[in-house]
Amino acid sequence: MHVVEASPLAAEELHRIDSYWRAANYLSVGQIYLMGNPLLREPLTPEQVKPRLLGHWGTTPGLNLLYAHLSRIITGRGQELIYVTGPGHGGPGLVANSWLEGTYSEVYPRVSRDEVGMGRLFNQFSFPGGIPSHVAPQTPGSIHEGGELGYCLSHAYGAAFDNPNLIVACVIGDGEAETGPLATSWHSNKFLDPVGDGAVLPILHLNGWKIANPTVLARIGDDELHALLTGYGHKPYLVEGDDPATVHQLLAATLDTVFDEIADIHRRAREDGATDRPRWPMIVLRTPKGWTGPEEVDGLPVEGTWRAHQVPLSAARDDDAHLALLERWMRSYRPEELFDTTGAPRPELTDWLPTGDLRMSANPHTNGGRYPRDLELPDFRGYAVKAGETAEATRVLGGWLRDVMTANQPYRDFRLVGPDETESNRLGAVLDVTDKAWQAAVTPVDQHLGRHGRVMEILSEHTCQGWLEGYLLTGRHGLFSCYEAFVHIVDSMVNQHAKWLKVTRHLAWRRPIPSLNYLLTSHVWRQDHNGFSHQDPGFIDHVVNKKAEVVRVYLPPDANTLLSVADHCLRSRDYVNVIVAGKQPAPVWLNMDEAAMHCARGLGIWDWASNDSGDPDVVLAAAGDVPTLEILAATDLLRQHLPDLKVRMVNVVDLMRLEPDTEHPHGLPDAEFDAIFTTDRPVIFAFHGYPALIHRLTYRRTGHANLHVRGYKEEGTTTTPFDMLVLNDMDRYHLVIDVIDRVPGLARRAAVLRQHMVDKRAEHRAYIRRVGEDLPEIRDWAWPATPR
Ligand SMILES: Cc1ncc(C[n+]2csc(CCOP(=O)(O)OP(=O)(O)O)c2C)c(N)n1
Repeated sequence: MHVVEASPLAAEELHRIDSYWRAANYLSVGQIYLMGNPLLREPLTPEQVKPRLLGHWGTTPGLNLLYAHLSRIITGRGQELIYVTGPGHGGPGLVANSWLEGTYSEVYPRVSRDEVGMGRLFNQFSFPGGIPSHVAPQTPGSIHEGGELGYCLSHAYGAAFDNPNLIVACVIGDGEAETGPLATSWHSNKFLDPVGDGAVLPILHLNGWKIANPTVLARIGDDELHALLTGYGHKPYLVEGDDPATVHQLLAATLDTVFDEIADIHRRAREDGATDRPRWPMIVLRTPKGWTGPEEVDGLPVEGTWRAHQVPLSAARDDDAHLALLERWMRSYRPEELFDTTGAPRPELTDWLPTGDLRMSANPHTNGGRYPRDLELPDFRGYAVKAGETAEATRVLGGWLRDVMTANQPYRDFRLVGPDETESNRLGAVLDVTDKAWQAAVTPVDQHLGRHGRVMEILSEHTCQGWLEGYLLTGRHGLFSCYEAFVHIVDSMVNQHAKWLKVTRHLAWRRPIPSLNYLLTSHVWRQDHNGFSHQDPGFIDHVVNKKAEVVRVYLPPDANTLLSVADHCLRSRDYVNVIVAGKQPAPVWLNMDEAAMHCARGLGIWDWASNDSGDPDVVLAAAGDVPTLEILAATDLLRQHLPDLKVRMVNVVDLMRLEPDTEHPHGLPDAEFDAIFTTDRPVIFAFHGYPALIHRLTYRRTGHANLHVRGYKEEGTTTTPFDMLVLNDMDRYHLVIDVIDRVPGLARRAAVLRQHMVDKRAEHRAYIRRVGEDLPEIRDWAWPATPR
């Protein structure tokens, strides 16, 4: 690996940077341990130590070291830089640095930069009523909590896209580097455009250990590590040592070199028109885990081992030896040299730091973006399909998205991400106006690959999600289109993002950020060709676990409602919006005015499909495009065969309307729900997803006992589209049977019809096995009434 043997720091600068580092380390240890005597003005007593010692020391000195040196780079170059720390468990370090920079006290004036404030800073950390232990949303300058490891690098790239002047320094834990999401995200460098994007500086924090094990990357030897990182397209620089003065010089020299290299890559691409794929520099920082902490505790080595991961002196309150070691450890930073008599950091500690927006803890990119803006959205009504016609909903949406792309091109703050599926999901129209971002080799057969493309495709749902999150967290907009079944791969990432939003929306100083928008298509009901592995509508079950104020789920029944919903979602902030919509040719039920009105209502009675005159015998409800068609086909059968039966047809586009208004901001008040669904009539509900979700959302409603839900029950294979419905008992024939079985008196009166429906299912089965496609009456079925 490259090593920069130079000593660029003059004695005074070395002293300054080392003092700053010692101060950050002191403040970090203080946060983990102390609830009194913050400046150690008197000997430490057991009561001044917190009863529960919670936090992670091991990674913290490394994070603090980098913070100090990156600050030097910012000051020296006026460079705009933000700091993403994968090992976010080093939270006390980031809090300490933002306090030293003054940002913490600006955001939280109670925690002033004096002795009282320092006491509060220590007290509040990992303490009831205080702040979390990680680099949480509460931490100024953070866009990444790091609680769940694996996402730092994709977040960093997301932040760097379309921010040409920004460099994102990204610390990757060597343990974190073992995770799948992190491993795949190294490839992000093949998607970073040196002309229009900023840069990411990955820093592999090779401190050698995880919680209880060595890390793989620390034990494969330098040759193999070098080959690995080079193979990922980087130029790795090694900074190694355990003597602070030596490491300060090495790190300063290396950072000078890599920032020069990044500037040169940008200049070559921007001024010289270079088009070769740059080999971006990165740093491997090999320093001891828990550096500057206790070397040995209870006769066992701690510094430089896994034992330094969390709290090295676990019994500091109860054990005199531990207490003495803690005091010695804290005094080793020489606090009297670092803080003045009021407890404020001495001027020589801070007067060289970046100021204002250049402070990493105050950089506006980390708080909703430097240039936040609403999107320009062309009027979706102009893309309407006539009711009664057939349309591929996502293809119609693609036309609108193409124009969204064009309208926002000048602002460079809208991107579409997806795992190789933009065209498959029929959004290919966007490629008329932009390319798919690509910096690797291009061959003559390739299409739509380009260096400056705004469509981001990599076959890693994790990386897609991470890029988009980083992009949104820095104030820009986007949409993630994905096969419905495989979006589950990012279940855990959406959890973390939803948690982030849940917290930030209650932090007054955090600006709202554009919503995380999913378009899930190629969905369960039309994965008849790919088969069982591709059939899973459970992502919405997963998402509705999250805080109601954050999540929204939309199931537009046709192309026009999809346009309306998408427009709504791209305007929103601080939500996770999940839209599920089909890409196959399907009827358009509502004209655009009706569609917009229906979406505004969230759910409603389709009176043109109802004949109940205000007093239904049965309510037929649907949520989802395929269920809507099927429930209408069942309604048609009922009209033909049981013309006296009074049927009310209800369509649900905003799933959260089903919950009571006490549970979700979109929830329908009970009175309205009861008026629509009735309290005493059977409700046959055809649902896009797993039936239990509808029960979960409606269990408090008066008429819940009358609710009978059909949906996907994990039956499927490679078969015909209608057979998917039959296999899951959600076909029109079974829905008619459900009505007959549940409406009092129908069992006898409609016994022949019931028998006929059973026969139709058998006929269907026999037909598809013989012919290989659905019965003509199924394929050609259309709503019989006046075309809408
Ligand atoms: C996805 C995930 N799995 C497990 C954990 C639990 N965990 C917290 S820290 C840690 C070890 C991290 O090691 P490394 O990334 O090298 O960080 P450092 O040594 O710098 O603390 C583990 C396994 C986690 N936070 N996230």
